[in-house]
Amino acid sequence: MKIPKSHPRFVSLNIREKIVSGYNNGLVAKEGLLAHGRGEAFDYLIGERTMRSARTAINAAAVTLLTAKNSVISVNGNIAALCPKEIIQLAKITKSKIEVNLFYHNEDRKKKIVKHLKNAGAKQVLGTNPRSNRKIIGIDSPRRIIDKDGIFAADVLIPLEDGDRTQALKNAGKTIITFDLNPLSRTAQTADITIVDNVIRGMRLLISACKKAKTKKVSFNNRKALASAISEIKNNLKRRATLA
Ligand code: PTJ
Repeated sequence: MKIPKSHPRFVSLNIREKIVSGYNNGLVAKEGLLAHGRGEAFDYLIGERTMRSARTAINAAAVTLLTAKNSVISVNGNIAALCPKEIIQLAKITKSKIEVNLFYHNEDRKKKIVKHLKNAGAKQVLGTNPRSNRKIIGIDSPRRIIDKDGIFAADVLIPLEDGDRTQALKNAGKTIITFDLNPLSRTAQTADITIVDNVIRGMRLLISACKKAKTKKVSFNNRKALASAISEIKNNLKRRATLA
């Protein structure tokens, strides 16, 4: 559906259309539509803008990615549909690999995502060679299958995630940077750096932060950053409550 520019919810509805066309093109799982709806609700609560706490997390993520030895961007159906160009730009700037790794396992969808990323300019996309398969210990879903040259060997990972895998990947010694609009999710709470922002806005900001970042270690406390994110949401709601 073409959304008229004059519509007061033009930006949000356009993002929704990207997910719906991703579903129609076989990139997004049915469940991905629900996950997106959950994200929309949280985006509403944060005021559909990048919060100060997210900017701090983005700067820490940029330094962490630029100082990583072997960083990997783990791509699912939703992020492939929402920001293929940004995935490729981020991979280029940070010399990261790209791997497709799905929660709702489906070989056909995986192939479509790889093709979609290659059409958008990706040179190499890992995750489809059965001879490179390795397993993450401590996880039972098909998502445990990872590429030996990608997630298996990575020191820093940047996915739109599920909670179980974040803990298992942390147990395997990896640093996890994640985007999650829900600061209360298990992924958000378990990751090392959680960017509480819509990937659509956050990926662009992360790319420009990587262009500017000095490769100097930063101190970042995810618990504190999440507490600030929750405070910012609370203050936003309080402001709305007094204006209502
Ligand atoms: O393509 P697959 O098979 O790998 O499946 C992908 C989904 C997203 C369906 C799968 O990983 C899943 O079920 O995820 P969850 O457990 O629903 O978690 C998705 C999280 O992403 C939720 O906490 C949402 O709030 C958050 N989220 C949704 N849309 C966005 C988002 N965070 C940032 N930006 C968004 N646009």
